[in-house]
Amino acid sequence: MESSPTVAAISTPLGAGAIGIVRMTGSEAIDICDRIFTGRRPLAEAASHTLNYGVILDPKTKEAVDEVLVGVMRSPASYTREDIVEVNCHGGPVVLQKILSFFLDGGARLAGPGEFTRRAFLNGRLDLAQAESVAQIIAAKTGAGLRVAMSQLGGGLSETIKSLRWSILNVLAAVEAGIDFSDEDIEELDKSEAEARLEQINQQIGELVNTAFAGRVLNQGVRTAIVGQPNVGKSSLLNAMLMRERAIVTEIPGTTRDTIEEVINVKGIPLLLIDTAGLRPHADTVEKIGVERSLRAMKEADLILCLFDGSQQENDHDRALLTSVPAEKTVYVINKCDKFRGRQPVFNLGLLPSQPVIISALTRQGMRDLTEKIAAAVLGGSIPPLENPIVTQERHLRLLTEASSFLNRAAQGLRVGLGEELIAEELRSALSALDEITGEEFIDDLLDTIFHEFCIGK
Ligand SMILES: Nc1nc2c(ncn2[C@@H]2O[C@H](COP(=O)(O)OP(=O)(O)OP(=O)(O)O)[C@@H](O)[C@H]2O)c(=O)[nH]1
Ligand SMILES: [Mg+2]
Repeated sequence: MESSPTVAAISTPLGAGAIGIVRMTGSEAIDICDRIFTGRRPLAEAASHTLNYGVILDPKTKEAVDEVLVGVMRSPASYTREDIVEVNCHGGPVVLQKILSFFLDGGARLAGPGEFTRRAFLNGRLDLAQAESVAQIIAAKTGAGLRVAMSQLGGGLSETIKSLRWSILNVLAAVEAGIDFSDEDIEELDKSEAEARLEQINQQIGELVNTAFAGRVLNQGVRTAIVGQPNVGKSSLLNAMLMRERAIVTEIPGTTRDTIEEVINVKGIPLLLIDTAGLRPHADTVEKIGVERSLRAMKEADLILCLFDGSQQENDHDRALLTSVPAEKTVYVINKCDKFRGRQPVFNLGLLPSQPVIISALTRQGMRDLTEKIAAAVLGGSIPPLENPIVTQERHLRLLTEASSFLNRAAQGLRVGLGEELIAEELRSALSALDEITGEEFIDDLLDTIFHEFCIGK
């Protein structure tokens, strides 16, 4: 194991809290902490995985700074596989900053984002896919998202990648045997069998790729834009779905100027709800920018809730809106049904490409129908079985797709009788794409990009 400098960071969020943690990893961690810690015995004598009560003293003034519990985890049975100390102190920003600065004065360096997890990866405790899941656990927005991340941390995806890798290696070995012994009298590579095996592997990769949409949904939420003309009740709908008065609602058209984003949980599926400015052509400068943002939100959305005021006669703007909204990702919603209770809406439903949901954002009537319809529109209403690996990272999706196209080319090569060297090359490229997922193969830039997303102290 290569020895890296000892690094330290505050691992708990900034701000006041009951408890805060300053964490340090590296071969000098225990020594550095011992210089400012006074307890029943020095940490150097503490057994691994113990909590040690004591006080932190300012090394210059010898003044007590805080009463603490220090966790000691010794190499190699720690998160980073290095010696780790975790000072559990009171969660005030001044205390935390002081203890961190004592560590830095004592010779530690400030940890970069995700540096603890990066070390866990470099020291072989986690592979790269597992390390990425750590950030995902922290960012999980629903129970389902958390379970997927936990399964990835447990090695679910990595196992699948390893087994795919193994299958490709077998085909590669057969192909390479043909190259090495081409002059000798050995059995020829059974090309149709190799081709069939490649197709089978590709099918498994395809199944993984197909989970990516669900993965992104569980990981980041479904981008759901509420669009419609001014005053139809978009902000009221956002508030009704959030069950709190988040957005300003008034009877004045053009109330919402900027997009507002909030996360809600619909049957375990996280939705990133986006309230937008009402779409109308004759807007003032501020509103015009708002309208541009609305159009962008609509374009980038996975799902659109297109809202109409059911108590009003449709007009040309409604017709124009209907032509600009992509029907395949839209749920149509007729609002203000309290105004025509028991009667047909004034708005002509025949204009809509699909059956709308009729609601009142004011009285919350029909809200349950709406959530049912949203859940059905996303993932067909059910979350895929979470026991199976699910692709949640854009990076993994890209590499799987790359691997798949190399395998296709190898299979095609077999079909048309391409030289074995060339086929072996395609197979090696497929392997290296898969290796990049688990980090068998990596360059520092890749690690920088991945761990940059992490918080400091993780
Ligand atoms: N009766 C009734 N009034 C509603 C309903 N939903 C919204 N409203 C009213 O309609 C007006 C406009 O509501 P908003 O939610 O601000 O409408 P909006 O679509 O966000 O409007 P802009 O932000 O201007 O585009 C307010 O006076 C709301 O109280 C409803 O279901 N029933
Ligand atoms: Mg609004």
